[in-house]
Amino acid sequence: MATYNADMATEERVTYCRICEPLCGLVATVDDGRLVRLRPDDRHPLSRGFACPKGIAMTDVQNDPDRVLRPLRRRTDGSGFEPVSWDDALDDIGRRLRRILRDHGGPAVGWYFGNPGAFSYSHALWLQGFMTAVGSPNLFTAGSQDINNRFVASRLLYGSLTRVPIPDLARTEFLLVVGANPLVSHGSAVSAPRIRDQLRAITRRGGRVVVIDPRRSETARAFEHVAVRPDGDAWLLLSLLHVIFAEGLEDTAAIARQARGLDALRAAAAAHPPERTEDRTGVPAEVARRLARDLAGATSAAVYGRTGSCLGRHGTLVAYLLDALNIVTGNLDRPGGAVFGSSPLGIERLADRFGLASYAKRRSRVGGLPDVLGSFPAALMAKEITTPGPGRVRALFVSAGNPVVSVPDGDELSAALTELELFVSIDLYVNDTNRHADYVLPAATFLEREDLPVANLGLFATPFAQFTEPVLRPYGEARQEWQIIDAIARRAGLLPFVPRPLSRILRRVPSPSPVFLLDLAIRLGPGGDLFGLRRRGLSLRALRRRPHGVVLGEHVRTGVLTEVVRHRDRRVRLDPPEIVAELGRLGTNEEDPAYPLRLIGLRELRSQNSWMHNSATLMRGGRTHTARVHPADAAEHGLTDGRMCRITSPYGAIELPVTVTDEVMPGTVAVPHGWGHQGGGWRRANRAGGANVNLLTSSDPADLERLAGMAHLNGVPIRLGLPGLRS
Ligand SMILES: Nc1nc2c(c(=O)[nH]1)N[C@H]1C(S)=C(S)[C@@H](COP(=O)(O)OP(=O)(O)OC[C@H]3O[C@@H](n4cnc5c(=O)[nH]c(N)nc54)[C@H](O)[C@@H]3O)O[C@H]1N2
Ligand SMILES: Nc1nc2c(c(=O)[nH]1)N[C@H]1C(S)=C(S)[C@@H](COP(=O)(O)OP(=O)(O)OC[C@H]3O[C@@H](n4cnc5c(=O)[nH]c(N)nc54)[C@H](O)[C@@H]3O)O[C@H]1N2
Ligand code: SF4
Ligand SMILES: [Mo]
Repeated sequence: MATYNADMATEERVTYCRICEPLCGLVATVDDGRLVRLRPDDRHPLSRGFACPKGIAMTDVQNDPDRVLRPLRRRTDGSGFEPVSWDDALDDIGRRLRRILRDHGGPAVGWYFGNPGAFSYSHALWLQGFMTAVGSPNLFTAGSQDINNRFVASRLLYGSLTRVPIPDLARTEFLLVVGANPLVSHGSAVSAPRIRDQLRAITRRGGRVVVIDPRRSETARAFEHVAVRPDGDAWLLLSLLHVIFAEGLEDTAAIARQARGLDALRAAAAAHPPERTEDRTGVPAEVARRLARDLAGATSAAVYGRTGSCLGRHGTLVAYLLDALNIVTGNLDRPGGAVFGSSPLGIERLADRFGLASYAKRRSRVGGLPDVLGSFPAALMAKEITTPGPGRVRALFVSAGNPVVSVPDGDELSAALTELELFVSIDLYVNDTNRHADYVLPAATFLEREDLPVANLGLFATPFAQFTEPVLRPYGEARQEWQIIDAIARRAGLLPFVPRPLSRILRRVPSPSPVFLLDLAIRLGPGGDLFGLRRRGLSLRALRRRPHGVVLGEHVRTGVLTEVVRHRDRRVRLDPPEIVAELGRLGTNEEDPAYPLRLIGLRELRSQNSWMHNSATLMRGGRTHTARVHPADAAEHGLTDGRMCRITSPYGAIELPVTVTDEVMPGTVAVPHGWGHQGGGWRRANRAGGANVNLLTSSDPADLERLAGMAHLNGVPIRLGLPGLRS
């Protein structure tokens, strides 16, 4: 609700941040249609006056002189972009799209949907509508560099792709964090504002937080740290299970009640005593044994993993093992354990019904990898563009994404993008990817659109919902993605959500507005008011009356496993054949002695993947992109703090300065992704320097994780050397 200052032109408007997953409450000061500042919302029931530097610095992005505010068209002589009218841009895109569809069919059209898109329900919805209308399977998302393995593990364990267990932070006595750094990332695959306070509360009430990470991360430093070798998690988790079974610490009653197929897990664990996995994990057997006993003995415990557990060679297996630990210790679906949130919209049910939660329904043309949630691995995009034959991608749309720096082998992708017949991007900036585009269409920021965090509703550690109106009218000629997608579709003779053959008949039917559909979904959902039939149920109107958001329950409901599990017997499956096969493949990768070190990622408090490096506030203090190298490794390679080094993998090489620090374990080098900008329109970002770490990672289909097509971004084999030397 707007509160008016003495100066009537200046207004404060309540909203929430959509940069990362806690979705902290913000208050925007708006003067005459311009954003003056953002501050944390004291009255948000969960974030209660907290916002991180990125959220506040969104002001810089909103008001950035480098922001794209008019449609841009590539000049015919290739010398950059020129502004065009919306009508000219849409007409030309529509015409070219129509021709490509006519000559080559739907699969010739691809789409890459980047991370910020997941924070806009209307963008995500209209994208689905567009792909349905086009009839193309060639959807790519940031998910294959992020979390698709987690979904696949849920599909195999529970029969439901979209149900992801979250740690019951408010009640747990033991939180085991595997490959996540919530003190910097602010929590992912769990929406928990003020997560630092939530973790502190665990130790304050006598509980423990143990962090398994190759780097003594900010979270590891604040709590207990167990250093693991990059990509050693599968072996470590198997060893924890080994100890639990060998010492009879498992919760037999819970297992019998909830699961079947235990024998396969038992057999796999039996083969991995901690003494035998020490080499792989770097974790002394005694430490693993103690950890297993403590975990099993805790009054309640939650095992939680995030990107560090997803981006190795065995992501799906690791996600399975994380849940297996929860199950075997009796901690799944119970207070203080790993619990299943649910969306008041019943998104899981809707996704099932509309076939959006598909897995392995299709195989990619290149590499034959399975689809996850209807999308193929983004690492394959370049080859899908360059490989001749039916189904070749000739038109590509990229919305809210920068895959040249976020997916493996950016150079290969950059080159492939120039072969497209049509390349259109919808973004706030000219970035490292869309600088190759035919058109860059200006997107509205999250402050310029209404929203409900549809994708995160089932992940709130405290059930919560918040609807926000736009707090600003779009600057310049920016438009919301759904409007742009709708317009492109119509100019190409398509109707969003309607398969092509039908679109000709229904063409004159106007699209419903997303907010109308949202209200329907809310009211008809399991938490909805059913148009008055359910008293105190949700509706858009009810949410609008509570602009700071609504807490929907003190805790996530437990005892819901039989609703979550879709297998016919309602039991968790511990022996899916896909997982058993993965267990058999463990350790079969050949090690190349030419690349003795391992590369891992790193997130920084004042970066957001690749896209906030143009903010003056966030870049203050002359930030630079560096490789974190252990003193022993630095000494061995003649590297000192601040000196340039060359990192070489089997796939590429980059050069950047070294930070010598014992926060990484010996043999491990940590480099943040999202740097090394060049050629885009974000001038400060271009000047920030650094290198694209994903030049070191592989887009070869054989290198992608088999079950979910995950890119291998953590634990990449590398060697160190001095710059300029082809060492
Ligand atoms: N400030 C900031 N916040 C962000 C983002 C950002 O860029 N900046 N990005 C957002 C996004 S898109 C996401 S997906 C989330 C991610 O959220 P998190 O996963 O919590 O974020 P990271 O900081 O990448 O934490 C991953 C941790 O895994 C460790 N790790 C690397 N390899 C391994 C391994 O093999 N095994 C184990 N056990 N650990 C390993 C890393 O050292 C790192 O500490 O963060 C979100 N929040
Ligand atoms: N090596 C390595 N690589 C990684 C990771 C890693 O840990 N290590 N992490 C991976 C992960 S988890 C992720 S999520 C990906 C992210 O990968 P991407 O999603 O491909 O890239 P981002 O850097 O998030 O860039 C997002 C783009 O969206 C634009 N944008 C921001 N807000 C909006 C909006 O509201 N609308 C529109 N239309 N555009 C907007 C920004 O300007 C920017 O150009 O990176 C992945 N890549
Ligand atoms: S933690 Fe994430 S959601 Fe909260 S203010 Fe920062 S960027 Fe925004
Ligand atoms: Mo992500």
